[in-house]
Amino acid sequence: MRRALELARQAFPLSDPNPRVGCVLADADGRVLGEGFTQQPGGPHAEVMALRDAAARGADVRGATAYVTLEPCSHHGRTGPCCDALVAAGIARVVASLRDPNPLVAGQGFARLQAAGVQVEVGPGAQESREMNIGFFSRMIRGTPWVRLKVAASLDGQTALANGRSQWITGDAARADGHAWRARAGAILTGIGTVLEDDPRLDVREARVARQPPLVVVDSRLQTPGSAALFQVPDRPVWIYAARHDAAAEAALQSRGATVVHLPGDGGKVDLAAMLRDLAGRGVNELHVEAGFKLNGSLLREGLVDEFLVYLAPKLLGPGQGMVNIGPLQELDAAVALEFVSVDRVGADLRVLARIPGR
Ligand code: AOF
Ligand code: ZN
Repeated sequence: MRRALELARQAFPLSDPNPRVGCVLADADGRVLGEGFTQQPGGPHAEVMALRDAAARGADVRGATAYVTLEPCSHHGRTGPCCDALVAAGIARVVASLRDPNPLVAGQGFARLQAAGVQVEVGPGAQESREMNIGFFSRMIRGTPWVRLKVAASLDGQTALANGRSQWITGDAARADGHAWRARAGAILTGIGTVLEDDPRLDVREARVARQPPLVVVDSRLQTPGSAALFQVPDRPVWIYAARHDAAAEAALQSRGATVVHLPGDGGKVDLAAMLRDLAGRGVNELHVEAGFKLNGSLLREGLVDEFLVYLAPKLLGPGQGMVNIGPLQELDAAVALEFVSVDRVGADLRVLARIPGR
């Protein structure tokens, strides 16, 4: 299963929005007969890749065990059911990390395998597989992406000086690491404030990618300038969420290749919860947020943030701009409670992954 999890990691971000799944076929002595991982959407799943690999090696898989990091599918999607392919090949036993939360599968894959006389075990590798597919699980179960808010700050939690200067607080290694997190996301989100102040590209430059994640801009009043640097990234979809109609502004943005989506909420602002549902509908599993104090605060206060990816530089900036607008609070009890998932050194900086408890 460890090898299957390693294979699953190779499906990043190729398989997106399909889950990252790995499969190893092994005989009773644990000898590997075939290996595979999920290909691009519409392409073969991990199990089919492993069966093909075994065939290419001339290995006999009858009576073998399939180790797979997610329940083999039972449905006819863009590809045929993997459990039928495993049964047809004579696989005797399936060890799977997790049940597939996709309502089209959800236990039916296991049931079909058992009905065909295949022995089924579930559990090994569950935690790792779930972490790898945290966005897929979120989209399938909640109907919204997993929302990860990225921040670079000083040790005293400041993301900019009082005069607005913010480049660069963290070092090269943290920047490259941040790009690797952008690369695994189904989309990157920012706000109009950041677009107007920083004019960022918000693409993946420091990691190898087959495709640039779509960029989402929360721009209630359609103020994104046609000259913004974000339009200079070739073949990268830009989705602008607005609250008000403005035919001229919309036409200008569409001529730059952007898609404009209207989702009016309270106070002339974009309905952020509705936006997340819309993004799930577009196949976004993990949403990587790089926005400012205000939008970060709105997302958090509406309960839409799942975790924080914070890079902390070993420096103090004094009073400036905080990470997220939640205050001022009157009571310590009112603090937003988080759990640390991991703390790592990245170059000269720290990377802290912290999660809202229960997510
Ligand atoms: C598997 N093995 O490697 C993956 C699975 O449209 P399709 O046919 O590609 O089906 C996509 C669904 O298949 C996806 O939503 C998830 O439920 C399952 N993914 N299943 O047996 C795999 N990636
Ligand atoms: Zn499948």
